[in-house]
Amino acid sequence: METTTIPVKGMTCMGCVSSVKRVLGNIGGVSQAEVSLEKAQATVTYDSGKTSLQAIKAAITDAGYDVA
Ligand SMILES: [Cu+2]
Repeated sequence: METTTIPVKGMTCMGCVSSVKRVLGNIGGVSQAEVSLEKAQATVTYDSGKTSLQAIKAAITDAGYDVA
């Protein structure tokens, strides 16, 4: 398992936080996802054998947010 923190731009309310959390939770291999509106970041714990940082970032982008 790996844990990484990804800066997420474009979240403006708790609805955005919920959306990002849901998207992250739907990725196979992601075991835990914490999203902070205040810090504008997502902390994701994932199995690097099942998914990748690139795939996680792509999912966030697809949801309509920007990753740094
Ligand atoms: Cu929002």
